[in-house]
Amino acid sequence: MKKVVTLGEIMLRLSTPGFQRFVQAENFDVCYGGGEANVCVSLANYGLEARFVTKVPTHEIGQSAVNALRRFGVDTNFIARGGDRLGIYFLESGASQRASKVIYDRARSAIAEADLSDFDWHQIFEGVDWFHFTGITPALGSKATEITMAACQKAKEMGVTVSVDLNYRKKLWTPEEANDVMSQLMKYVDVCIGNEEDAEKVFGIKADGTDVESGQIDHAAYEKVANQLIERFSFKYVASTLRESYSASDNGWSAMLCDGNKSYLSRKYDVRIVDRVGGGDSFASGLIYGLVTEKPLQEALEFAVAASAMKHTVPGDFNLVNREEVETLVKGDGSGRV
Ligand code: KDG
Repeated sequence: MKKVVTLGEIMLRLSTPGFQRFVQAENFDVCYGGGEANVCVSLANYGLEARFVTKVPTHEIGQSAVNALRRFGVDTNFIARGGDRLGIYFLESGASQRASKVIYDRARSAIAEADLSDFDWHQIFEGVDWFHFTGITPALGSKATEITMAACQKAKEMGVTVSVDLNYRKKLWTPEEANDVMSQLMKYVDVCIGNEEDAEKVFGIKADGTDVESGQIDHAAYEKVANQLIERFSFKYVASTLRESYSASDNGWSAMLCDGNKSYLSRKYDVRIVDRVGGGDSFASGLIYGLVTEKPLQEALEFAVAASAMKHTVPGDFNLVNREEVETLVKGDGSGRV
Protein backbone atom coordinates (compact mmCIF):
# COMPACT_ATOMS: atom_id res chain seq x y z
CA MET A 1 0.00 0.00 0.00
CA LYS A 2 1.35 3.45 -0.93
CA LYS A 3 2.31 5.77 1.93
CA VAL A 4 1.73 9.52 1.86
CA VAL A 5 2.69 12.26 4.34
CA THR A 6 1.20 15.74 4.56
CA LEU A 7 2.41 18.61 6.77
CA GLY A 8 0.31 21.54 7.89
CA GLU A 9 -2.09 23.10 10.34
CA ILE A 10 -5.34 21.53 11.44
CA MET A 11 -7.77 24.11 12.78
CA LEU A 12 -11.02 24.19 14.67
CA ARG A 13 -13.63 25.38 12.18
CA LEU A 14 -16.58 27.27 13.63
CA SER A 15 -19.20 27.95 10.98
CA THR A 16 -22.51 29.72 11.24
CA PRO A 17 -25.45 27.30 10.82
CA GLY A 18 -26.97 27.27 7.34
CA PHE A 19 -26.24 30.52 5.61
CA GLN A 20 -26.54 32.76 8.67
CA ARG A 21 -24.44 35.91 8.87
CA PHE A 22 -21.84 36.13 11.63
CA VAL A 23 -23.87 38.84 13.34
CA GLN A 24 -26.97 36.63 13.37
CA ALA A 25 -25.58 33.36 14.63
CA GLU A 26 -26.22 32.26 18.22
CA ASN A 27 -24.19 29.10 17.89
CA PHE A 28 -21.60 27.57 15.59
CA ASP A 29 -21.28 24.22 13.88
CA VAL A 30 -18.00 22.59 14.88
CA CYS A 31 -15.66 20.60 12.69
CA TYR A 32 -11.94 20.49 11.93
CA GLY A 33 -10.10 21.38 8.75
CA GLY A 34 -7.02 22.82 7.11
CA GLY A 35 -5.59 22.38 3.62
CA GLU A 36 -3.15 19.53 4.27
CA ALA A 37 -5.34 17.81 6.87
CA ASN A 38 -8.15 17.74 4.31
CA VAL A 39 -5.84 16.13 1.76
CA CYS A 40 -4.69 13.54 4.28
CA VAL A 41 -8.23 12.50 5.23
CA SER A 42 -9.14 11.97 1.57
CA LEU A 43 -6.05 9.85 0.95
CA ALA A 44 -6.90 7.69 3.97
CA ASN A 45 -10.48 7.37 2.66
CA TYR A 46 -9.09 6.12 -0.66
CA GLY A 47 -7.25 3.36 1.19
CA LEU A 48 -3.69 4.73 1.32
CA GLU A 49 -1.53 4.91 4.45
CA ALA A 50 -1.85 8.63 5.11
CA ARG A 51 0.22 10.30 7.82
CA PHE A 52 -0.47 13.84 9.01
CA VAL A 53 2.31 15.88 10.62
CA THR A 54 1.58 18.94 12.72
CA LYS A 55 1.74 20.16 16.32
CA VAL A 56 -1.30 20.52 18.56
CA PRO A 57 -1.68 21.57 22.19
CA THR A 58 -1.93 18.86 24.83
CA HIS A 59 -5.38 20.03 25.97
CA GLU A 60 -8.74 18.54 24.95
CA ILE A 61 -9.24 20.79 21.91
CA GLY A 62 -5.89 19.64 20.54
CA GLN A 63 -6.89 16.04 21.25
CA SER A 64 -10.27 16.55 19.52
CA ALA A 65 -8.46 17.64 16.37
CA VAL A 66 -6.34 14.47 16.51
CA ASN A 67 -9.49 12.39 17.09
CA ALA A 68 -11.16 13.98 14.05
CA LEU A 69 -8.27 12.67 11.92
CA ARG A 70 -8.17 9.24 13.58
CA ARG A 71 -11.87 8.79 12.93
CA PHE A 72 -11.06 8.56 9.22
CA GLY A 73 -7.99 6.38 9.55
CA VAL A 74 -5.23 9.01 9.36
CA ASP A 75 -1.92 8.04 11.01
CA THR A 76 -1.43 10.60 13.79
CA ASN A 77 1.68 9.03 15.36
CA PHE A 78 4.00 11.87 14.35
CA ILE A 79 1.84 14.75 15.55
CA ALA A 80 3.90 16.73 18.07
CA ARG A 81 2.19 17.85 21.28
CA GLY A 82 2.61 21.15 23.05
CA GLY A 83 2.21 24.87 22.50
CA ASP A 84 -0.64 27.03 23.67
CA ARG A 85 -3.43 26.92 21.16
CA LEU A 86 -5.10 25.31 18.21
CA GLY A 87 -5.80 27.73 15.37
CA ILE A 88 -9.45 28.59 14.75
CA TYR A 89 -11.19 29.73 11.64
CA PHE A 90 -14.69 31.16 11.53
CA LEU A 91 -16.75 30.62 8.39
CA GLU A 92 -19.89 32.35 7.13
CA SER A 93 -21.09 30.52 4.00
CA GLY A 94 -22.26 32.80 1.22
CA ALA A 95 -24.81 32.11 -1.46
CA SER A 96 -25.54 33.58 -4.85
CA GLN A 97 -24.48 37.26 -4.78
CA ARG A 98 -23.13 37.10 -1.20
CA ALA A 99 -19.57 35.79 -0.91
CA SER A 100 -18.43 33.50 1.89
CA LYS A 101 -16.37 35.06 4.66
CA VAL A 102 -13.49 33.60 6.61
CA ILE A 103 -12.02 35.07 9.80
CA TYR A 104 -8.77 33.56 11.05
CA ASP A 105 -7.86 33.36 14.71
CA ARG A 106 -4.70 31.35 14.33
CA ALA A 107 -1.75 33.57 15.36
CA ARG A 108 0.65 31.78 17.72
CA SER A 109 -0.93 28.39 17.13
CA ALA A 110 1.07 25.33 18.20
CA ILE A 111 2.24 24.55 14.66
CA ALA A 112 3.10 28.20 13.89
CA GLU A 113 5.33 28.20 17.00
CA ALA A 114 6.73 24.68 16.57
CA ASP A 115 10.49 24.04 16.54
CA LEU A 116 12.60 22.08 14.07
CA SER A 117 13.36 19.63 16.90
CA ASP A 118 9.66 18.67 17.14
CA PHE A 119 9.96 16.52 14.00
CA ASP A 120 12.31 13.71 13.03
CA TRP A 121 11.92 13.83 9.25
CA HIS A 122 14.08 10.81 8.64
CA GLN A 123 11.74 8.66 10.71
CA ILE A 124 8.63 10.36 9.31
CA PHE A 125 9.63 9.65 5.69
CA GLU A 126 10.86 6.08 6.15
CA GLY A 127 9.09 3.90 3.55
CA VAL A 128 7.05 6.86 2.32
CA ASP A 129 6.22 7.39 -1.38
CA TRP A 130 4.81 10.91 -1.46
CA PHE A 131 4.99 14.17 0.53
CA HIS A 132 2.47 16.99 0.13
CA PHE A 133 2.42 20.50 1.57
CA THR A 134 0.73 23.76 0.63
CA GLY A 135 1.66 27.44 0.57
CA ILE A 136 -0.35 27.88 3.77
CA THR A 137 2.21 26.16 6.01
CA PRO A 138 5.31 28.30 5.26
CA ALA A 139 3.04 31.37 5.46
CA LEU A 140 2.40 30.70 9.15
CA GLY A 141 5.70 32.32 10.15
CA SER A 142 9.47 31.96 10.01
CA LYS A 143 9.55 28.82 12.18
CA ALA A 144 6.95 27.10 10.03
CA THR A 145 8.92 28.12 6.93
CA GLU A 146 12.05 26.47 8.38
CA ILE A 147 10.11 23.30 9.18
CA THR A 148 8.64 23.14 5.66
CA MET A 149 12.09 23.67 4.18
CA ALA A 150 13.60 20.88 6.34
CA ALA A 151 10.78 18.51 5.41
CA CYS A 152 11.20 19.20 1.68
CA GLN A 153 14.98 18.75 1.83
CA LYS A 154 14.71 15.44 3.64
CA ALA A 155 11.94 14.21 1.32
CA LYS A 156 14.12 14.89 -1.70
CA GLU A 157 17.16 13.30 -0.09
CA MET A 158 15.12 10.15 0.63
CA GLY A 159 13.64 9.91 -2.89
CA VAL A 160 10.10 10.83 -1.86
CA THR A 161 7.97 12.54 -4.56
CA VAL A 162 6.97 16.05 -3.44
CA SER A 163 3.80 17.95 -4.35
CA VAL A 164 2.68 21.44 -3.45
CA ASP A 165 -0.62 23.23 -3.66
CA LEU A 166 0.36 26.91 -3.99
CA ASN A 167 -2.75 27.97 -2.00
CA TYR A 168 -1.92 31.69 -1.70
CA ARG A 169 -3.53 33.18 1.44
CA LYS A 170 -3.52 36.97 1.41
CA LYS A 171 -4.37 37.15 5.10
CA LEU A 172 -1.13 35.35 5.96
CA TRP A 173 1.51 37.02 3.80
CA THR A 174 2.16 39.45 0.96
CA PRO A 175 2.89 38.38 -2.65
CA GLU A 176 6.52 39.51 -2.14
CA GLU A 177 6.97 37.34 0.96
CA ALA A 178 5.27 34.42 -0.76
CA ASN A 179 7.45 34.80 -3.84
CA ASP A 180 10.64 34.80 -1.81
CA VAL A 181 9.85 31.70 0.26
CA MET A 182 7.94 29.67 -2.32
CA SER A 183 10.62 30.22 -4.99
CA GLN A 184 13.16 28.59 -2.64
CA LEU A 185 10.85 25.67 -1.90
CA MET A 186 10.00 24.94 -5.54
CA LYS A 187 13.35 23.29 -6.23
CA TYR A 188 12.16 20.31 -4.17
CA VAL A 189 8.76 20.03 -5.87
CA ASP A 190 7.84 17.51 -8.57
CA VAL A 191 4.12 18.19 -8.91
CA CYS A 192 2.67 21.68 -8.60
CA ILE A 193 -1.04 22.28 -8.11
CA GLY A 194 -2.07 25.89 -8.42
CA ASN A 195 -4.68 27.96 -10.16
CA GLU A 196 -4.10 31.10 -12.18
CA GLU A 197 -4.69 33.33 -9.17
CA ASP A 198 -2.02 31.53 -7.12
CA ALA A 199 0.43 31.67 -10.05
CA GLU A 200 -0.11 35.41 -10.37
CA LYS A 201 -0.01 36.24 -6.67
CA VAL A 202 2.95 34.02 -5.77
CA PHE A 203 5.08 34.09 -8.92
CA GLY A 204 3.78 37.08 -10.88
CA ILE A 205 2.78 34.83 -13.80
CA LYS A 206 -0.26 36.40 -15.43
CA ALA A 207 -2.93 34.50 -17.33
CA ASP A 208 -3.13 36.09 -20.80
CA GLY A 209 -6.44 37.73 -21.60
CA THR A 210 -8.18 36.35 -18.51
CA ASP A 211 -9.42 38.45 -15.65
CA VAL A 212 -8.56 36.41 -12.57
CA GLU A 213 -10.84 38.60 -10.44
CA SER A 214 -13.89 37.45 -12.41
CA GLY A 215 -13.28 33.90 -11.20
CA GLN A 216 -13.33 32.46 -14.71
CA ILE A 217 -10.49 31.06 -16.74
CA ASP A 218 -10.49 29.17 -20.01
CA HIS A 219 -8.25 26.18 -20.39
CA ALA A 220 -6.11 27.69 -23.16
CA ALA A 221 -5.15 30.56 -20.86
CA TYR A 222 -4.38 28.16 -18.02
CA GLU A 223 -2.23 25.98 -20.26
CA LYS A 224 0.07 28.96 -20.87
CA VAL A 225 0.33 29.62 -17.13
CA ALA A 226 1.14 25.94 -16.49
CA ASN A 227 3.83 25.90 -19.16
CA GLN A 228 5.46 29.00 -17.70
CA LEU A 229 5.51 27.33 -14.28
CA ILE A 230 7.11 24.22 -15.78
CA GLU A 231 9.69 26.31 -17.61
CA ARG A 232 10.63 28.28 -14.51
CA PHE A 233 10.72 25.46 -11.95
CA SER A 234 11.12 22.25 -14.02
CA PHE A 235 8.04 20.64 -12.46
CA LYS A 236 7.06 17.23 -13.81
CA TYR A 237 3.36 18.12 -13.78
CA VAL A 238 1.31 21.24 -13.16
CA ALA A 239 -2.43 20.98 -12.59
CA SER A 240 -5.42 23.01 -11.52
CA THR A 241 -9.17 23.03 -11.40
CA LEU A 242 -10.77 25.41 -13.89
CA ARG A 243 -13.77 27.60 -13.38
CA GLU A 244 -14.92 27.56 -16.97
CA SER A 245 -18.64 28.09 -17.51
CA TYR A 246 -20.84 27.68 -20.54
CA SER A 247 -23.18 30.39 -19.25
CA ALA A 248 -23.65 32.70 -16.28
CA SER A 249 -25.99 30.18 -14.64
CA ASP A 250 -23.78 27.09 -14.60
CA ASN A 251 -20.97 26.32 -12.18
CA GLY A 252 -18.60 24.60 -14.58
CA TRP A 253 -15.95 22.60 -12.76
CA SER A 254 -13.22 20.90 -14.74
CA ALA A 255 -9.45 20.58 -14.52
CA MET A 256 -6.28 20.51 -16.53
CA LEU A 257 -2.92 18.78 -16.15
CA CYS A 258 0.16 19.71 -18.18
CA ASP A 259 3.52 17.96 -18.46
CA GLY A 260 5.30 20.50 -20.65
CA ASN A 261 4.65 18.54 -23.85
CA LYS A 262 1.02 17.59 -23.59
CA SER A 263 -2.03 18.93 -21.78
CA TYR A 264 -4.92 16.86 -20.47
CA LEU A 265 -8.37 18.37 -20.02
CA SER A 266 -10.98 16.66 -17.86
CA ARG A 267 -14.70 16.40 -18.39
CA LYS A 268 -16.73 19.22 -16.91
CA TYR A 269 -19.21 18.92 -14.03
CA ASP A 270 -22.00 21.33 -13.28
CA VAL A 271 -21.65 21.51 -9.49
CA ARG A 272 -24.33 22.52 -6.99
CA ILE A 273 -22.54 24.04 -4.03
CA VAL A 274 -23.34 22.87 -0.50
CA ASP A 275 -19.88 23.67 0.91
CA ARG A 276 -17.03 24.71 -1.37
CA VAL A 277 -14.32 24.82 1.34
CA GLY A 278 -11.82 22.08 0.62
CA GLY A 279 -12.72 21.89 -3.08
CA GLY A 280 -9.08 22.52 -4.03
CA ASP A 281 -7.80 20.06 -1.43
CA SER A 282 -10.11 17.35 -2.73
CA PHE A 283 -8.71 17.92 -6.22
CA ALA A 284 -5.13 17.75 -4.89
CA SER A 285 -5.82 14.52 -3.00
CA GLY A 286 -7.58 12.94 -5.98
CA LEU A 287 -4.62 13.80 -8.18
CA ILE A 288 -2.07 12.52 -5.66
CA TYR A 289 -4.08 9.30 -5.37
CA GLY A 290 -4.16 8.90 -9.16
CA LEU A 291 -0.47 9.63 -9.63
CA VAL A 292 0.89 7.65 -6.69
CA THR A 293 -1.14 4.58 -7.75
CA GLU A 294 0.21 5.08 -11.29
CA LYS A 295 -3.04 5.62 -13.12
CA PRO A 296 -2.61 6.96 -16.69
CA LEU A 297 -2.57 10.78 -16.57
CA GLN A 298 -6.03 11.30 -18.06
CA GLU A 299 -7.53 8.83 -15.57
CA ALA A 300 -5.71 10.45 -12.64
CA LEU A 301 -7.11 13.82 -13.69
CA GLU A 302 -10.65 12.46 -14.10
CA PHE A 303 -10.50 10.90 -10.65
CA ALA A 304 -9.30 14.18 -9.15
CA VAL A 305 -11.93 16.39 -10.74
CA ALA A 306 -14.73 13.95 -9.93
CA ALA A 307 -13.59 13.80 -6.28
CA SER A 308 -13.53 17.56 -6.20
CA ALA A 309 -16.97 17.92 -7.79
CA MET A 310 -18.31 15.58 -5.08
CA LYS A 311 -16.67 17.63 -2.31
CA HIS A 312 -18.94 20.55 -3.15
CA THR A 313 -21.87 18.43 -1.91
CA VAL A 314 -20.32 17.53 1.47
CA PRO A 315 -20.64 19.91 4.43
CA GLY A 316 -17.41 20.52 6.35
CA ASP A 317 -13.79 20.68 5.22
CA PHE A 318 -13.20 16.95 4.73
CA ASN A 319 -14.21 15.27 1.48
CA LEU A 320 -15.98 12.26 2.96
CA VAL A 321 -16.33 10.21 -0.19
CA ASN A 322 -14.66 6.90 -0.87
CA ARG A 323 -12.79 5.60 -3.88
CA GLU A 324 -15.69 3.53 -5.24
CA GLU A 325 -18.03 6.53 -5.14
CA VAL A 326 -15.55 8.65 -7.07
CA GLU A 327 -14.96 5.88 -9.61
CA THR A 328 -18.69 5.46 -10.09
CA LEU A 329 -19.02 9.16 -10.87
CA VAL A 330 -16.12 8.96 -13.32
CA LYS A 331 -17.74 6.05 -15.17
CA GLY A 332 -21.26 7.53 -15.20
CA ASP A 333 -22.91 10.33 -17.11
CA GLY A 334 -21.67 13.00 -14.69
CA SER A 335 -24.93 13.34 -12.77
CA GLY A 336 -23.78 11.01 -9.97
CA ARG A 337 -26.86 8.81 -10.53
CA VAL A 338 -26.26 5.13 -11.21
O1 KDG B 1 -8.42 24.70 1.54
C1 KDG B 1 -9.28 24.81 2.64
C2 KDG B 1 -8.66 25.76 3.60
O2 KDG B 1 -8.73 27.06 3.09
C3 KDG B 1 -9.35 25.74 4.93
O3 KDG B 1 -9.29 24.47 5.47
C4 KDG B 1 -8.74 26.73 5.88
O4 KDG B 1 -6.55 25.81 5.94
C5 KDG B 1 -7.25 26.77 5.77
C6 KDG B 1 -6.64 28.04 5.41
O5 KDG B 1 -5.55 28.26 5.87
O6 KDG B 1 -7.22 28.81 4.68
